[in-house]
Amino acid sequence: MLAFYNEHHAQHKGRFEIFRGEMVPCFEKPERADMVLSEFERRGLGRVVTPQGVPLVSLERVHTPRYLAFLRNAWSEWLALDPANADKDAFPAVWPVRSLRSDVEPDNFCAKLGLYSMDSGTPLTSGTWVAAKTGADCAVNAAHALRIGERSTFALTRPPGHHAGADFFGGYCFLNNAALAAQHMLDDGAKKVAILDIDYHHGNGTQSIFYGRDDVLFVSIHGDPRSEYPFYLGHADEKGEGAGLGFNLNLPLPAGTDTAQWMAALESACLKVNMFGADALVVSLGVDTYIGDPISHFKLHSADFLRIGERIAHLGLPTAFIFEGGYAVDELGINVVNVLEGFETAA
Ligand code: SP5
Ligand code: ZN
Repeated sequence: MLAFYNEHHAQHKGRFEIFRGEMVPCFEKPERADMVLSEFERRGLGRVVTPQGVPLVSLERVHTPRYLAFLRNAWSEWLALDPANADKDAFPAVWPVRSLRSDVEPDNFCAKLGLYSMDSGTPLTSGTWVAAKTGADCAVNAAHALRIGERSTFALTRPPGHHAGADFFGGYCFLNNAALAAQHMLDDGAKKVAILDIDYHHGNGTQSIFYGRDDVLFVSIHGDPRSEYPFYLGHADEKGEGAGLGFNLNLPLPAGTDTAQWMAALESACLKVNMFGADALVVSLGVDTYIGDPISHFKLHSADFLRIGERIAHLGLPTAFIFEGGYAVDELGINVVNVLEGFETAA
């Protein structure tokens, strides 16, 4: 398995996130990628290479130019408000909810932050753009490598991507790496691409990007949004719209879901992917389904991740794994690389 990694991910290093009225240390931190990289190398699963930078037009296949311009310039606009902001992360504090307009971009930077975001748990920092861009490079390179004959690739990226929509960030995500990977393969000649999202949280950004389309199937297994982030999307009745009707499948599961229940959902997900007849598969690989995860409520054990990888391999598709969530840092390398090793062993 060929892995793409760029050390610039470490430039995105939030100080705190806001949780229930308190500033708490960020769960999404650079050590996460370090743990996965060292375990991947320790097990000798494959080469790790630095990706080629992709042009901004590749990002515009998924994200709006307006949003990309905002992200690129965000840190300098934040500093322009007050030079003392250099020591502070930027957080939104106001949002255009129902009845307010989101078609007019305000000049005020704090108002822009709200226009382009969905929560206050995602600090924007001095290195966010560089980390997100080089992460997206990893994802597009991982997709491209499948097109030129690799059986499996791994984008070892952070910040994660699946909560980011065409024009907003949130849930620790800024650029939707999985969507960029899928879109790249379509642009390169693939007819159909399936995305299987196994992160604990629903991939609202990915779903929304492809909701009206029949060339990308989105299937997600996640904590029921009635009680879990991202709360406002991810219900079972969301099946796609227009041409996309029937090409979106959500499998929400209750808090406390154990291995047997989760593997049964994976079976349903794989059945759907099989029937779609994709040319390639993108896996949004979050391992925050782990029993020891500090922010999630499923009960998967480290050994289960080997079986998950094996089951995905049986789909028999060229597969790009895109790293998403997972916050039990000490076990993170083992859990992620177990999926990859399970896949390689069965493939
Ligand atoms: C990619 C990804 O996994 N994003 C997850 C975003 C979750 N955001 C909400 C986090 C809520 C943190 N709860 C802290 C509980 C501490 N006991
Ligand atoms: Zn997650």
